[in-house]
Amino acid sequence: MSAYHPLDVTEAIAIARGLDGVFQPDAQLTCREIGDGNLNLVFHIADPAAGRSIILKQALPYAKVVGESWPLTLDRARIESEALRLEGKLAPGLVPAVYFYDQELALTGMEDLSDHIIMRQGLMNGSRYPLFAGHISTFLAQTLFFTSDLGHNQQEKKLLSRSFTNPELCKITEDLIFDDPYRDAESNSFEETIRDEALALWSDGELHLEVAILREKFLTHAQALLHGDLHTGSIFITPESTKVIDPEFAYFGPMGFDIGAVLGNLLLNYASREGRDGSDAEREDYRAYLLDTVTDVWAQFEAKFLALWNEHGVDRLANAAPGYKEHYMQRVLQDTIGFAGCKMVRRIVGLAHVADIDKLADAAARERAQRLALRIGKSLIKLNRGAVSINQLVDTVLAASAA
Ligand code: SR1
Ligand code: MG
Repeated sequence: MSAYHPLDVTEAIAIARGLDGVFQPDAQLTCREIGDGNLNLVFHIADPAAGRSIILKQALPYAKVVGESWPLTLDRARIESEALRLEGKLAPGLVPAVYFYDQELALTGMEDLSDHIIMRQGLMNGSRYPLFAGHISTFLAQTLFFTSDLGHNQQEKKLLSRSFTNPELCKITEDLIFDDPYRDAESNSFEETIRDEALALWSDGELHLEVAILREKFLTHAQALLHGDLHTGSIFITPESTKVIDPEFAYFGPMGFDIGAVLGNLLLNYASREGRDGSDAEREDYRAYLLDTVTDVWAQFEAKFLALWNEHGVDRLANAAPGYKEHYMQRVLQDTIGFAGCKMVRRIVGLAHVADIDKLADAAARERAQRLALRIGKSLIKLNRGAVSINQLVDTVLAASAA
């Protein structure tokens, strides 16, 4: 294939047509660029007559959400394709199949998941996914345990971490999640109606201490290979199936960052119910479903992770030291709660928001949802190091909702 340049739909069709065994030579192919994320081009190429399709995903050399003034490494496409392949081995069926990766074009060919919906949209529609907690807890337990020093040969883990050194994408997270929301940064974006909330964030010393500690963990704690951006926009879903996509932020970091991303995004949807149609009873019923899902994700993750540890643990002392497993899981829980809070705060005052809240048409409801998300987020950040049970997260959310 040729030297790097952003593809157009004609070129994308030509590349897809040239792939072995995907389309018939005379197939009438259709192609749409469907990328709605912050960073990449995504081409959906189909042969409707034969019912066959493929996704071609190409990294752009800049952050699409801002423009060409923000250059961004193309190497993230390699990291994403390698992470997907590894995750596919560790958590079969829970990520799309990768068909090829072309380094020059920063282009990955992968399974089309158009029969799924982006989970954020599904939640915005009010859909329920009873199998989600089981699926995502398996994904988290399998990928995090088997890439950690508990479940992976410790020398090999250090070597593997070289392939997932991801400084540019990590820097985005370090700035947008762990710095900018807590100061008057140019990148911040929030509505004037909640300026008082932003000012409060910028001067809250107690909060800054907790965020600084969480930031240090993100910078230094190479605990396991993370997805790195596991929000509900990185999950394709149906009632029966869950597929995790987009691991371009993958790197070795603290496990709680991935688990917290899932929980924080469920809670952003919880906050967004302020502005949804329906009766109070319906809203509270959906919120109860979301809180049950949060509890269930943690409980199933903890049980599955411990089961893997008991069966496959490779570290003699960690396996046997009395109280160590409890100590380890408590730290992961605390990190999860703290990172969930950080993920919520950044989506209200930082650069990239979430549709759950931004798309609320009614300004007053949107403002209520933003304030609630911030109350929950800040409370979770302040709770994190004191937490011993997931029930404290739920109590904190309920208290913030009642305030
Ligand atoms: C400049 S990228 C903004 C955000 O989009 C990605 O999905 C990550 O969450 C990142 O922080
Ligand atoms: Mg993404």
